[in-house]
Order: sequence, then structure tokens, then C-alpha cells
Amino acid sequence: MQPLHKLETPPLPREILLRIYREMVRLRTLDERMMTLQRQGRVGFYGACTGQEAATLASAIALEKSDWIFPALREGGAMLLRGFPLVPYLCQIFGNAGDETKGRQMPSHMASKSVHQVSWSSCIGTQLPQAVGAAMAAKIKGDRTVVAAYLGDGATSEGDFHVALNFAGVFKAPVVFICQNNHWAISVPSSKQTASESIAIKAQAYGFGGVKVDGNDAVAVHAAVKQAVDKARSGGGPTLVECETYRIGAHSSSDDPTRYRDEREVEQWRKRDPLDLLRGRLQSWGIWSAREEDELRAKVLEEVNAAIAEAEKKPEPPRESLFEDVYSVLPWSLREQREELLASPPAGKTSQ
Ligand SMILES: Cc1ncc(C[n+]2csc(CCOP(=O)(O)OP(=O)(O)O)c2C)c(N)n1
Ligand SMILES: [Mg+2]
Repeated sequence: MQPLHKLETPPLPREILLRIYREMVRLRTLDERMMTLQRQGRVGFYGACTGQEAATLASAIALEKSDWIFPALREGGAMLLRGFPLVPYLCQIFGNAGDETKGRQMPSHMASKSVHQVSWSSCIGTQLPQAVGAAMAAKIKGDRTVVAAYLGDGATSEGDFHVALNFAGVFKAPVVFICQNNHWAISVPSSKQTASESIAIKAQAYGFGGVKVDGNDAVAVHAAVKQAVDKARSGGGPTLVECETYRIGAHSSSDDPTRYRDEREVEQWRKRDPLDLLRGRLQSWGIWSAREEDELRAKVLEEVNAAIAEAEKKPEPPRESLFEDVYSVLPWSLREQREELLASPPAGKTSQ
């Protein structure tokens, strides 16, 4: 496992480094709390980003607010970094009336137009051609939008990955592909995903650059993604950035990794925890102290717990919202169904 390369002085302004670190701590705390809530039966499903906070957040912060994110599975936290409030974010996971997407998506598939982030892609890889399409639209309109297309190592085995990279290369789409190579695709190790020497090298076949970075080093992730974003924005076309990281937890709350992977491997990666690595750097530059760490941890836990309490209080989405957002004028058949639904008692309140 590679050591962190030494940097005598901070390569980024203090505020940016501290913002990345604070968001990493908040995301770690949130993931821990939500996994507990899932085990308590208070939410149906959860997918954590634990161990991948640097790859997610230090990349997303390299984008401008007007850029779009097409996430894979673990980039929900980028929405929070981009200013989306915590309570409606949690309401998506509860699937209640406070959810912008009206409880219609699977839990943990948050999205919001307000922060230019589309929904998690449950069907692996489908977000990639969509992201390239959005990037092409920006290019044709002549605006300066860049699109970040996230993917996991598993997605590189999908046809959509190759279609997207080919199209992006040929048409010089302003897109940055950010692969979170976390070594696993549920129970399939990344060694079974490709015979190439890396994922980054695959970009060469499509006529553009690929770069592999230490995905647990927030500073390295930020530098690589920022360079790729600047290149895309100035008309230089796509880049594939491979962030080598590790999925510390289970694939999701429905998975038990002890059945297929060696716990010793996980222990090795715990020694390269992205939060510890960044905190070590901040301390060595004299811009973070043990006292600030304690204060941050306490503040974040309080913020997360308060937001959970507020989100959990919200009612279910109104039943009639089922009929919204598809037709501007409901056809007669749906009007009938809506009336029938409203005339019946709500679920759980049927008379015996
Ligand atoms: C097209 C498709 N095939 C299979 C699945 C089942 N599935 C869900 S997540 C996943 C693994 C994804 O691995 P990776 O792309 O490495 O992302 P990670 O979960 O590691 O973040 C699979 C196979 C799916 N959702 N869609
Ligand atoms: Mg993976």
C-alpha cells in the first residue's frame, strides 16, 4: 500500500481544504447513523460511502455549481457539499412527504435539480451515455457546463461504459469520467473486472487521456479532477480519472461481505482511511488541531441527529401525489383511479 507523498505547503486555499475535511466527517457520521437506523428498521435500505469520502467529495468540489453530476452509487454526499439541505436529503431515504422526489425512488437514490445532480443510477452504467448526452447538449448550446460522470469499477464491464467513452472521445464532449475503483462490485473483485493494467489506461483506446490517482488522498483526487474539469471546460474534451480506493463497508445494507472477502484486506485499507490521511496533512500544515477535531465531531453528530429527528417526523407522501408529474391534464382513466383512491380509506385504516 502506497505511502502518502509529502507536501511541505498546502496546495489549496485553507478554506477549501477545511471544507473538504468537514464534509468528509459529516458524510462519515451520516453513513454510520443511517446504517444504524436501517438495522433498527427505521429506513428500508442504505448504501454507504465509507472509505470513499475523499474520492467523492474532493472530486465534486472541483466542479462549479452550474456543472452537472451524474452519479453512480456512492456520490449522494456531493449534493450536501453543493448546498442541498440535510433534512430533505434524509427525507428521500425515509421516502416521506419531505422528499423532493415524493418517495418514488428507492431509498438512497437522492437527486435534486437545485444542485444539478441526477439520481443514483440503479442500473449499473446507464448514467454514462446520459452524462455524455448532457455534455454534448452543453457543447452544442455553447455554454461552459462540464458534466461529471461517476462510475464504479463494476460499471467498466458494461456496454454503456464503452459506448459513452467512445462517443465522448469522438465528439470531444466536455465530460469527466470519475471511476471510483473501490476494489469490489458487490462480491466480484476488481481483478475479475478487467485484464487491463488499470482502468485509467482504457481511455487511450478512445483517444483521450486517463489518469490513476490515490483515491484516498483528497489532495491528489482534487488535483487530478480539477485539471480534467479545466481541460473539458476549455474545449479539450474528456478525461477518465480512476480513483483507487476501497469499499470499507458492505455493498449496501442488504449485503454481508464476510461471506466473500477476507477481513484482513479490509484492515489493511483501514490504515489508509481518507479522513485520517487528510487530517494528518492538515495537522502537519498547522491548520487543524485536536480541539477543532473534537468540536467538529460533536457539532456534526448533533446536526445529523437533529436532522434525522426532524426528517423522521414527516408524514408519508400524500396518496394523490401518485398522479402528479406525468400528465399536465390527467386522462379520464387516471382521473377515475384518482377519485376511487381518494374515496377509499388510507392504507392501514381499512375497516374490518
Ligand atoms: C445492469 C446491472 N447489472 C447488475 C446490477 C446489480 N448490481 C448492483 S450494484 C452492482 C455492483 C456495482 O459495482 P461497482 O460499479 O464497482 O460500484 P460499487 O458498488 O462498488 O460502488 C451490481 C452488479 C445492476 N444494478 N445493474
Ligand atoms: Mg466497485
